[in-house]
Amino acid sequence: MKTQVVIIGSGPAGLLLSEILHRHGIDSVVLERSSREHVLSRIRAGVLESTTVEVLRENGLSARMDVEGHPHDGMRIAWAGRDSFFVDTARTLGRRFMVYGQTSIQEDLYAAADRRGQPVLTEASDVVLHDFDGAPGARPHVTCVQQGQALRIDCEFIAGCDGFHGVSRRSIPETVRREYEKVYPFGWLGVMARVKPLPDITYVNNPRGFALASYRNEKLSRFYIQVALDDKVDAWPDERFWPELKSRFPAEMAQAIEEGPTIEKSIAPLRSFVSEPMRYGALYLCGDAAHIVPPTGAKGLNLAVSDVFYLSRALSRWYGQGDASLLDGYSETALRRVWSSVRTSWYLTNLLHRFPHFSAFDQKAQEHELDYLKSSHFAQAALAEQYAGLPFE
Ligand code: FAS
Ligand code: PHB
Repeated sequence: MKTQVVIIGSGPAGLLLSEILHRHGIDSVVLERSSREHVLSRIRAGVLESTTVEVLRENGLSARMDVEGHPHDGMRIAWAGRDSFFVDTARTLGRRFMVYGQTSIQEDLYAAADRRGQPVLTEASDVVLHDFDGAPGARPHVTCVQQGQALRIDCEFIAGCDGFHGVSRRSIPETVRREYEKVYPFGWLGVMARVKPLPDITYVNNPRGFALASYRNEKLSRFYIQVALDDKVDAWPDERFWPELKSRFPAEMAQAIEEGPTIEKSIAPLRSFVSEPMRYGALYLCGDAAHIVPPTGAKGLNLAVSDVFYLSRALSRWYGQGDASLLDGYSETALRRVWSSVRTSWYLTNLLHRFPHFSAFDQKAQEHELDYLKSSHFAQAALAEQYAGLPFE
């Protein structure tokens, strides 16, 4: 096979990139390790920055989101049973954010791929990247096995959109890669439940640990609680989960939390990770393939979208005008926004979680940071700007 861009991974980054490239007349082939059903079964993010909403709108991917999504004016923070405060992105910045599940986005992206006849080769194994180091005369290509058949796809560019455990980042020589990582000493138990959500996305810091109440629609809520790294989903039956979740919220909020049947539970570890550079020769990394953030700042999916925005703009500039300047600047441009979101997610994770190793001093400092945030319009404006998402360059 031959195409202009081989995209590895059909998550949000991979399928969004193939859609935007198609709209600029650029051909791509998407390779996916799993089945389509498996990709669509994953339950992950929920909060979309205003820039993400704009990218989806500009590329004809917002029809369902505009009906089923929920615009929010900000998010709420509560701690240790005290009353909460609202970080108002609409009043502070004139920007709202959208709550619309990543699962729905994935469905919309696959539907768009079907409409345009996008080749998505699922259950592709043994994906190997070849001859992509940018040496003169190099002929980048990708080989894999799909449905028992060995395939070779010749291309001009490779987009590594294959997530943290993918093959792309690891195909860049270790001598070239600079990796930065922080692993947090706890995880999140995520629970989906068919119950009425709280009116606001609400983050809680409580001596028992972090909790978060989020939203999918009027009858579907997404909750998270901080758990130990070695904790297991089986240790959290509904009869244990609901009282623990409510014990972490201020009393009047806990009373408003409706209990009901849970439909999904999973535990995810928290880490901050960045691999630089995000480009090597003809290979460009997007999304979780290059960086991971703790979900505290709701940035993971949004960073995947900003990487795709920058790479698709660079590729359309190259194919449209033969100008390689944005391709050459891709890694530096994408990383400026990556590090801004990595820092915001790290700040919120340190602010809202209980750390086993915290000294009494650390704990007091954390609580006074929360007091300062609550009392200072300027501090809230700074957080609002980062939470709602910085504009693209
Ligand atoms: P993805 O991981 O979504 O997609 C990568 C794709 O590549 C996958 O389909 C994978 O099967 C495929 N792949 C991997 N290796 C391959 C190979 N060798 N060949 C071919 N294909 C291959 N973000 C938030 O903002 N808020 C949240 O609450 C949140 N919760 C999360 C919970 C969990 C458990 C996880 C894992 C992530 C969560 N995230 C959250 C982050 C998440 O939403 C990611 O940022 C987002 O999925 C990134 O999208 P992609 O970069 O496309 O990577
Ligand atoms: C979600 O709705 O899944 C969600 C919301 C906010 C976060 C993380 C996840 O910070």
